[in-house]
Amino acid sequence: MRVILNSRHADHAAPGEFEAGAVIPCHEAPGRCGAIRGALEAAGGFTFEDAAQNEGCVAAVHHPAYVAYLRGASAEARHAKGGGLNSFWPTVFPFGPNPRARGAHALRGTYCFDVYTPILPGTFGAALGGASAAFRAAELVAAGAEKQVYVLTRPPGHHAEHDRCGGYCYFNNAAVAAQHLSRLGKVAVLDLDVHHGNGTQHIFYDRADVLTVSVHGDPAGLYPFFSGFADETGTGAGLGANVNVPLPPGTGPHEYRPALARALDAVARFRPEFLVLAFGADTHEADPIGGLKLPTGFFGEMGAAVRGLGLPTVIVQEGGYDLGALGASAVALLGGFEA
Ligand code: SP5
Ligand code: ZN
Repeated sequence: MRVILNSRHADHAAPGEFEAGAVIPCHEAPGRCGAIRGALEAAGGFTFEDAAQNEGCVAAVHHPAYVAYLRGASAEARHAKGGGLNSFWPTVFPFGPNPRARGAHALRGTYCFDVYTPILPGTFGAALGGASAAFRAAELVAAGAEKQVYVLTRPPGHHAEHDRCGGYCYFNNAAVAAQHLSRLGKVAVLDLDVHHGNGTQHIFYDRADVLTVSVHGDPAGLYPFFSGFADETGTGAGLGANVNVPLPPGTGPHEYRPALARALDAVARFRPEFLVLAFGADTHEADPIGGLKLPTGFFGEMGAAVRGLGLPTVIVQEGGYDLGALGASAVALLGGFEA
Protein backbone atom coordinates (compact mmCIF):
# COMPACT_ATOMS: atom_id res chain seq x y z
CA MET A 1 0.00 0.00 0.00
CA ARG A 2 1.16 3.50 -0.77
CA VAL A 3 1.79 5.70 2.28
CA ILE A 4 1.89 9.48 2.01
CA LEU A 5 3.99 11.08 4.74
CA ASN A 6 4.01 14.51 6.31
CA SER A 7 7.72 15.32 6.34
CA ARG A 8 7.06 18.41 8.48
CA HIS A 9 5.17 16.69 11.31
CA ALA A 10 7.95 16.98 13.91
CA ASP A 11 8.01 20.77 13.51
CA HIS A 12 4.98 20.70 15.80
CA ALA A 13 5.68 19.24 19.26
CA ALA A 14 3.65 20.67 22.13
CA PRO A 15 5.65 20.83 25.35
CA GLY A 16 2.72 19.73 27.49
CA GLU A 17 -1.03 19.64 28.01
CA PHE A 18 -3.27 20.55 30.93
CA GLU A 19 -4.71 17.86 33.16
CA ALA A 20 -6.77 18.95 36.13
CA GLY A 21 -4.81 22.16 36.59
CA ALA A 22 -1.38 20.57 36.17
CA VAL A 23 0.79 20.28 33.09
CA ILE A 24 1.62 16.77 31.90
CA PRO A 25 3.57 15.60 28.82
CA CYS A 26 1.46 16.00 25.68
CA HIS A 27 -0.07 12.72 24.50
CA GLU A 28 0.10 13.89 20.90
CA ALA A 29 3.86 13.67 20.28
CA PRO A 30 6.17 13.21 17.26
CA GLY A 31 7.11 9.67 18.32
CA ARG A 32 3.64 8.58 17.20
CA CYS A 33 4.55 8.86 13.51
CA GLY A 34 7.87 7.10 14.06
CA ALA A 35 6.17 4.24 15.90
CA ILE A 36 3.73 3.68 13.04
CA ARG A 37 6.36 4.02 10.33
CA GLY A 38 8.66 1.57 12.10
CA ALA A 39 5.87 -0.98 12.40
CA LEU A 40 4.87 -0.60 8.73
CA GLU A 41 8.49 -1.02 7.61
CA ALA A 42 8.88 -4.12 9.76
CA ALA A 43 5.63 -5.57 8.38
CA GLY A 44 6.63 -4.88 4.77
CA GLY A 45 4.49 -4.20 1.71
CA PHE A 46 4.32 -0.43 2.14
CA THR A 47 5.95 2.27 -0.01
CA PHE A 48 6.57 5.71 1.46
CA GLU A 49 6.58 9.12 -0.19
CA ASP A 50 6.56 12.71 1.04
CA ALA A 51 3.91 15.16 -0.08
CA ALA A 52 5.00 18.64 -1.16
CA GLN A 53 3.52 21.57 0.75
CA ASN A 54 0.30 22.61 -1.02
CA GLU A 55 -0.61 26.12 0.11
CA GLY A 56 -4.08 26.10 -1.40
CA CYS A 57 -5.32 22.69 -0.29
CA VAL A 58 -7.11 23.88 2.86
CA ALA A 59 -8.99 26.81 1.29
CA ALA A 60 -12.10 24.79 0.42
CA VAL A 61 -12.73 23.58 3.97
CA HIS A 62 -11.30 26.28 6.27
CA HIS A 63 -12.20 29.95 6.64
CA PRO A 64 -9.57 32.21 5.06
CA ALA A 65 -9.33 34.34 8.22
CA TYR A 66 -8.64 31.19 10.27
CA VAL A 67 -5.93 30.05 7.84
CA ALA A 68 -4.36 33.50 7.94
CA TYR A 69 -4.54 33.52 11.75
CA LEU A 70 -2.75 30.15 12.01
CA ARG A 71 -0.07 31.26 9.59
CA GLY A 72 0.50 34.56 11.37
CA ALA A 73 0.37 33.17 14.90
CA SER A 74 2.87 30.42 14.02
CA ALA A 75 5.27 33.04 12.64
CA GLU A 76 4.84 35.25 15.71
CA ALA A 77 5.26 32.33 18.11
CA ARG A 78 8.99 32.36 17.34
CA HIS A 79 9.15 35.55 19.41
CA ALA A 80 6.82 34.40 22.16
CA LYS A 81 8.22 34.15 25.66
CA GLY A 82 6.98 32.16 28.59
CA GLY A 83 9.11 29.48 30.16
CA GLY A 84 11.21 29.58 26.99
CA LEU A 85 8.49 27.68 25.21
CA ASN A 86 7.97 29.92 22.17
CA SER A 87 4.32 29.02 22.03
CA PHE A 88 0.88 30.63 22.27
CA TRP A 89 -1.82 29.15 24.49
CA PRO A 90 -5.39 30.42 24.54
CA THR A 91 -6.51 31.61 27.95
CA VAL A 92 -9.80 33.37 27.25
CA PHE A 93 -12.56 32.14 24.92
CA PRO A 94 -14.84 35.01 23.82
CA PHE A 95 -18.28 33.46 23.41
CA GLY A 96 -20.13 33.99 20.16
CA PRO A 97 -19.13 36.39 17.39
CA ASN A 98 -17.69 39.30 19.34
CA PRO A 99 -16.48 42.32 17.34
CA ARG A 100 -14.47 43.53 20.32
CA ALA A 101 -12.39 40.32 20.43
CA ARG A 102 -9.72 41.56 18.03
CA GLY A 103 -6.46 41.60 19.98
CA ALA A 104 -3.90 38.81 19.79
CA HIS A 105 -4.99 37.23 23.07
CA ALA A 106 -8.68 37.37 22.17
CA LEU A 107 -8.01 35.79 18.77
CA ARG A 108 -6.24 32.81 20.34
CA GLY A 109 -9.52 31.93 22.04
CA THR A 110 -11.65 32.92 19.06
CA TYR A 111 -9.98 30.48 16.68
CA CYS A 112 -9.69 27.65 19.20
CA PHE A 113 -12.17 25.82 21.42
CA ASP A 114 -9.96 24.17 24.05
CA VAL A 115 -6.62 24.23 25.91
CA TYR A 116 -5.12 21.21 24.12
CA THR A 117 -4.13 23.00 20.96
CA PRO A 118 -1.27 25.52 21.32
CA ILE A 119 0.40 27.35 18.46
CA LEU A 120 4.15 26.82 18.09
CA PRO A 121 6.52 28.21 15.46
CA GLY A 122 6.24 25.00 13.40
CA THR A 123 2.51 24.45 13.82
CA PHE A 124 1.35 26.00 10.56
CA GLY A 125 3.92 24.13 8.45
CA ALA A 126 3.28 20.82 10.20
CA ALA A 127 -0.49 21.15 9.92
CA LEU A 128 -0.25 22.19 6.27
CA GLY A 129 2.03 19.22 5.63
CA GLY A 130 -0.67 16.87 6.85
CA ALA A 131 -3.39 18.54 4.82
CA SER A 132 -1.11 18.43 1.77
CA ALA A 133 -0.54 14.71 2.28
CA ALA A 134 -4.28 14.08 2.56
CA PHE A 135 -4.89 16.12 -0.59
CA ARG A 136 -2.21 14.17 -2.45
CA ALA A 137 -3.75 10.87 -1.35
CA ALA A 138 -7.16 12.08 -2.57
CA GLU A 139 -5.63 12.98 -5.95
CA LEU A 140 -4.22 9.46 -6.32
CA VAL A 141 -7.50 7.79 -5.36
CA ALA A 142 -9.55 10.19 -7.50
CA ALA A 143 -7.39 9.40 -10.53
CA GLY A 144 -7.91 5.68 -9.96
CA ALA A 145 -4.16 5.24 -9.53
CA GLU A 146 -4.72 3.43 -6.22
CA LYS A 147 -7.68 1.71 -4.57
CA GLN A 148 -6.44 2.67 -1.06
CA VAL A 149 -3.86 5.18 0.12
CA TYR A 150 -2.81 5.70 3.73
CA VAL A 151 -1.89 9.16 5.05
CA LEU A 152 0.60 8.87 7.91
CA THR A 153 0.53 12.23 9.62
CA ARG A 154 0.25 14.21 12.80
CA PRO A 155 -0.92 16.51 14.30
CA PRO A 156 -4.32 14.91 13.70
CA GLY A 157 -7.21 16.73 12.05
CA HIS A 158 -10.72 15.51 12.78
CA HIS A 159 -11.48 17.90 15.65
CA ALA A 160 -10.58 20.98 13.56
CA GLU A 161 -13.70 22.87 12.51
CA HIS A 162 -14.18 25.34 9.66
CA ASP A 163 -12.64 28.16 11.69
CA ARG A 164 -11.43 26.70 15.00
CA CYS A 165 -8.64 24.40 16.10
CA GLY A 166 -9.05 22.01 19.04
CA GLY A 167 -8.27 18.51 20.29
CA TYR A 168 -4.64 18.59 19.02
CA CYS A 169 -6.03 19.38 15.52
CA TYR A 170 -5.44 22.42 13.27
CA PHE A 171 -6.36 21.51 9.69
CA ASN A 172 -8.94 18.82 9.06
CA ASN A 173 -6.98 16.41 6.88
CA ALA A 174 -9.87 13.98 6.34
CA ALA A 175 -12.13 16.86 5.30
CA VAL A 176 -9.50 18.13 2.85
CA ALA A 177 -9.42 14.68 1.22
CA ALA A 178 -13.22 14.35 1.24
CA GLN A 179 -13.71 17.81 -0.23
CA HIS A 180 -11.35 17.06 -3.11
CA LEU A 181 -13.01 13.71 -3.84
CA SER A 182 -16.48 15.32 -3.67
CA ARG A 183 -15.75 17.14 -6.92
CA LEU A 184 -16.10 13.74 -8.63
CA GLY A 185 -19.06 12.24 -6.76
CA LYS A 186 -20.63 11.55 -3.39
CA VAL A 187 -18.22 10.90 -0.52
CA ALA A 188 -18.65 9.23 2.86
CA VAL A 189 -16.33 9.98 5.76
CA LEU A 190 -16.21 7.17 8.32
CA ASP A 191 -14.54 8.21 11.58
CA LEU A 192 -13.36 5.38 13.82
CA ASP A 193 -11.24 7.43 16.25
CA VAL A 194 -12.42 6.98 19.85
CA HIS A 195 -13.32 10.69 19.95
CA HIS A 196 -16.16 12.18 17.96
CA GLY A 197 -15.02 13.80 14.70
CA ASN A 198 -16.72 17.07 15.56
CA GLY A 199 -14.68 19.10 13.08
CA THR A 200 -15.57 16.92 10.11
CA GLN A 201 -19.23 16.91 11.17
CA HIS A 202 -19.14 20.71 11.49
CA ILE A 203 -17.56 21.24 8.06
CA PHE A 204 -20.06 19.05 6.17
CA TYR A 205 -23.13 19.43 8.40
CA ASP A 206 -25.27 21.13 5.75
CA ARG A 207 -23.98 19.12 2.78
CA ALA A 208 -26.07 16.42 1.09
CA ASP A 209 -23.17 15.16 -1.03
CA VAL A 210 -20.82 14.28 1.86
CA LEU A 211 -22.03 11.79 4.48
CA THR A 212 -20.26 11.94 7.84
CA VAL A 213 -20.46 8.88 10.12
CA SER A 214 -18.64 8.60 13.44
CA VAL A 215 -18.38 5.72 15.93
CA HIS A 216 -16.95 6.95 19.23
CA GLY A 217 -17.04 7.01 23.00
CA ASP A 218 -20.19 8.72 24.30
CA PRO A 219 -19.50 12.47 24.49
CA ALA A 220 -21.55 12.59 27.68
CA GLY A 221 -18.34 11.39 29.33
CA LEU A 222 -15.56 11.65 26.74
CA TYR A 223 -13.87 14.46 24.83
CA PRO A 224 -15.10 16.58 22.99
CA PHE A 225 -18.14 16.57 25.33
CA PHE A 226 -20.19 19.09 23.28
CA SER A 227 -20.67 17.15 20.04
CA GLY A 228 -21.20 13.58 18.86
CA PHE A 229 -24.63 12.75 20.27
CA ALA A 230 -26.94 10.43 18.34
CA ASP A 231 -29.55 13.10 17.62
CA GLU A 232 -27.14 15.22 15.53
CA THR A 233 -28.30 14.24 12.04
CA GLY A 234 -27.41 17.21 9.81
CA THR A 235 -29.16 20.39 8.81
CA GLY A 236 -30.78 21.88 5.70
CA ALA A 237 -29.84 19.94 2.59
CA GLY A 238 -27.56 17.85 4.82
CA LEU A 239 -30.38 16.59 7.04
CA GLY A 240 -29.91 12.83 7.35
CA ALA A 241 -26.31 12.96 6.10
CA ASN A 242 -24.70 12.84 9.54
CA VAL A 243 -24.71 9.72 11.70
CA ASN A 244 -23.26 9.44 15.21
CA VAL A 245 -22.90 6.11 17.02
CA PRO A 246 -21.86 6.82 20.63
CA LEU A 247 -20.63 3.93 22.75
CA PRO A 248 -20.36 3.52 26.52
CA PRO A 249 -16.94 3.51 28.23
CA GLY A 250 -15.36 0.07 28.35
CA THR A 251 -16.90 -1.08 25.07
CA GLY A 252 -15.13 -4.16 23.71
CA PRO A 253 -15.36 -6.08 20.41
CA HIS A 254 -18.69 -7.70 21.27
CA GLU A 255 -20.49 -4.33 21.41
CA TYR A 256 -18.24 -2.48 18.93
CA ARG A 257 -18.95 -4.99 16.14
CA PRO A 258 -22.69 -4.18 15.76
CA ALA A 259 -21.97 -0.45 16.07
CA LEU A 260 -19.47 -0.70 13.22
CA ALA A 261 -21.99 -2.72 11.22
CA ARG A 262 -24.58 0.07 11.68
CA ALA A 263 -22.05 2.66 10.53
CA LEU A 264 -21.05 0.61 7.49
CA ASP A 265 -24.71 0.08 6.63
CA ALA A 266 -25.29 3.85 6.71
CA VAL A 267 -22.34 4.34 4.36
CA ALA A 268 -23.55 1.62 1.97
CA ARG A 269 -27.09 3.04 1.83
CA PHE A 270 -25.68 6.47 0.92
CA ARG A 271 -24.10 4.90 -2.21
CA PRO A 272 -20.93 7.04 -2.26
CA GLU A 273 -18.27 6.93 -4.96
CA PHE A 274 -15.45 7.35 -2.44
CA LEU A 275 -14.68 6.74 1.22
CA VAL A 276 -12.43 8.61 3.61
CA LEU A 277 -11.58 6.59 6.73
CA ALA A 278 -10.48 8.73 9.68
CA PHE A 279 -8.61 6.10 11.66
CA GLY A 280 -7.77 6.55 15.33
CA ALA A 281 -6.01 3.78 17.23
CA ASP A 282 -7.15 5.34 20.51
CA THR A 283 -9.96 2.75 20.67
CA HIS A 284 -7.22 0.27 21.67
CA GLU A 285 -7.47 -1.23 25.15
CA ALA A 286 -4.00 0.11 26.03
CA ASP A 287 -4.75 3.71 25.04
CA PRO A 288 -4.16 6.13 27.92
CA ILE A 289 -7.13 8.44 27.14
CA GLY A 290 -9.66 6.41 25.11
CA GLY A 291 -11.45 4.14 27.57
CA LEU A 292 -12.57 1.49 25.07
CA LYS A 293 -11.33 -2.10 25.14
CA LEU A 294 -10.40 -3.19 21.63
CA PRO A 295 -7.47 -5.63 21.33
CA THR A 296 -4.88 -5.35 18.55
CA GLY A 297 -6.31 -8.26 16.60
CA PHE A 298 -9.69 -6.57 16.30
CA PHE A 299 -8.16 -3.82 14.14
CA GLY A 300 -7.62 -6.37 11.39
CA GLU A 301 -11.32 -7.22 11.52
CA MET A 302 -12.15 -3.50 11.35
CA GLY A 303 -10.00 -3.03 8.27
CA ALA A 304 -11.54 -6.03 6.54
CA ALA A 305 -15.06 -4.84 7.37
CA VAL A 306 -14.40 -1.39 5.92
CA ARG A 307 -12.76 -2.90 2.86
CA GLY A 308 -15.97 -4.87 2.38
CA LEU A 309 -17.65 -1.65 1.23
CA GLY A 310 -15.56 -2.00 -1.93
CA LEU A 311 -14.94 1.74 -2.18
CA PRO A 312 -11.82 3.63 -3.28
CA THR A 313 -10.56 4.87 0.07
CA VAL A 314 -8.24 7.46 1.58
CA ILE A 315 -7.22 6.35 5.08
CA VAL A 316 -6.13 9.23 7.30
CA GLN A 317 -4.34 8.72 10.61
CA GLU A 318 -6.00 10.51 13.52
CA GLY A 319 -5.39 9.67 17.22
CA GLY A 320 -3.83 6.77 19.13
CA TYR A 321 -1.55 7.52 22.06
CA ASP A 322 -0.04 4.27 23.34
CA LEU A 323 3.23 4.05 21.43
CA GLY A 324 3.38 0.30 21.98
CA ALA A 325 -0.08 -0.40 20.56
CA LEU A 326 -0.10 2.28 17.86
CA GLY A 327 2.13 0.65 15.26
CA ALA A 328 0.63 -2.81 15.70
CA SER A 329 -2.90 -1.39 15.47
CA ALA A 330 -2.12 0.44 12.22
CA VAL A 331 -0.43 -2.66 10.73
CA ALA A 332 -3.45 -4.77 11.69
CA LEU A 333 -5.97 -2.29 10.26
CA LEU A 334 -4.11 -1.78 7.00
CA GLY A 335 -3.41 -5.50 6.75
CA GLY A 336 -7.12 -6.21 7.10
CA PHE A 337 -7.74 -3.72 4.33
CA GLU A 338 -5.39 -5.47 1.94
CA ALA A 339 -6.17 -9.06 2.85
C1 SP5 B 1 -7.33 13.40 17.56
C2 SP5 B 1 -7.57 13.06 18.98
O1 SP5 B 1 -7.57 11.89 19.35
N1 SP5 B 1 -7.73 14.08 19.82
C3 SP5 B 1 -7.98 13.82 21.18
C4 SP5 B 1 -8.08 15.06 21.97
C5 SP5 B 1 -8.29 14.70 23.39
N2 SP5 B 1 -7.84 15.73 24.26
C6 SP5 B 1 -8.23 15.55 25.61
C7 SP5 B 1 -7.24 14.73 26.39
C8 SP5 B 1 -7.69 14.62 27.81
C9 SP5 B 1 -6.78 13.73 28.55
N3 SP5 B 1 -7.18 13.57 29.92
C10 SP5 B 1 -7.41 12.19 30.21
C11 SP5 B 1 -7.25 11.84 31.62
C12 SP5 B 1 -7.25 10.35 31.72
N4 SP5 B 1 -6.70 9.92 32.94
ZN1 ZN C 1 -9.01 10.54 19.37
